[in-house]
Amino acid sequence: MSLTQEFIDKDNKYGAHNYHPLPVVLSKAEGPWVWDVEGKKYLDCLSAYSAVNQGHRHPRIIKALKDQIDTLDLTSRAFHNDVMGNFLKKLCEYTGFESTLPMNTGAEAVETGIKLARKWGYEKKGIEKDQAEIIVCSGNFHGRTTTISGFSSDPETYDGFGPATPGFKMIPYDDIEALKEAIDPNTAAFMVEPIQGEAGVKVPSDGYLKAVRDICTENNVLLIFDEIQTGFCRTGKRFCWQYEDARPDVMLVGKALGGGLYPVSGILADWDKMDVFTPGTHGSTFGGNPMGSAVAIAALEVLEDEKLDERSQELGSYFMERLSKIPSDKIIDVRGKGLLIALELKEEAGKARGYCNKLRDRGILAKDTHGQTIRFAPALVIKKEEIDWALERITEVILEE
Ligand code: IF1
Repeated sequence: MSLTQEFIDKDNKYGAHNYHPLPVVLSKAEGPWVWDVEGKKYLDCLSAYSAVNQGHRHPRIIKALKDQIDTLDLTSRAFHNDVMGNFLKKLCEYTGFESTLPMNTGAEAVETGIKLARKWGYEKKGIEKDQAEIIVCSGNFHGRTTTISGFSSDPETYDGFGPATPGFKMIPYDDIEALKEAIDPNTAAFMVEPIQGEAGVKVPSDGYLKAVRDICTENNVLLIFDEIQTGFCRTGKRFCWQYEDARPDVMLVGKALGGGLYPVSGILADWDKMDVFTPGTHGSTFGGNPMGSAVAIAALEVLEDEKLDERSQELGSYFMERLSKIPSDKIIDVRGKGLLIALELKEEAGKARGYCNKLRDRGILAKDTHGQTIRFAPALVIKKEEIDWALERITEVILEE
């Protein structure tokens, strides 16, 4: 039996079967590259769903973590520590918000945003107790808690996990009229991804982000952008909403904030929203811990110093332009922003999963999403010649009969 199969069997024997991974067992990583236990090298075009924007094992981020664990580890928020404040300041400066509440996973940031919106609705908008509503979009992906799964439009996400948490209303994505009609006096917030990642990198119409910003302002509804996947330079700007200057009331962040090394997430808001949280109303054991804080400071510094927003925009345009030129009628669409890219195949071209298997055989790890779409999201530190290397192989796979 191969080493690969041995590891896969162990995963399946002892671990819940809540994933169906590609049959690759990774054992080493550096920059945009990963290696499997057989010593085979791959270009990582998933980047842990955009959590590895700075590249695998970035030396500056590793050093920050190593230095931190040699001095102070987990303290809990029952006491202050000498790292979290520097992280909070850095994150507020990087994002342009007055305050932040640090958590660990994206779903925790989403849940924190939901709690803020509800409490703000009762205390500042005057919504009747337990009547607050949050509008979400079909095709959304905001995480896997029971509340979040409950307002998914994907049966695979919500089936079997009911009853759904009340207080959520669903409208179509990229539909301004639907938002206007859905808002009523009980609406506390509208929560939406600036690009819907899991739905297949759905990029909304130009002007949508600004339009929803204006509608929320006019109706005293909080606008919450979930930038957990689109944030931190992935789409070619620090945050995707900056393409339309549609500053949200609350921004949710995670993934790449942890520099590919450590779970760090949070929400950003100005004080007239964040002040609904008072001592004892929210928290988490690891939120704001010294290790995550040290890593996040370094992760943000890398984004700034290596100008990964400009790099993502420039190389993403190049990648998409070259993908669009692949001479094949199997391709319906190439879309995205920056290095968050999707290639959509015709039904008759066969399932995207089959193409991902062929790409794996040629040394590229990419993930299919919703049947016909292949997502390409390499680390933002990728070089132009590495994109050319990938394009050669992607073209071979697409043109293969
Ligand atoms: C899985 C998807 C991506 C996210 C947005 C919140 C979260 C995510 C926009 C929650 C997380 C991850 C979760 C992971 C696979 C991946 C994913 F396929 F599930 F939908 F990226 F598209 N908001 N997305 O994308 O953050 O709690 O995971 O830290 O659950 O399989 P988390």
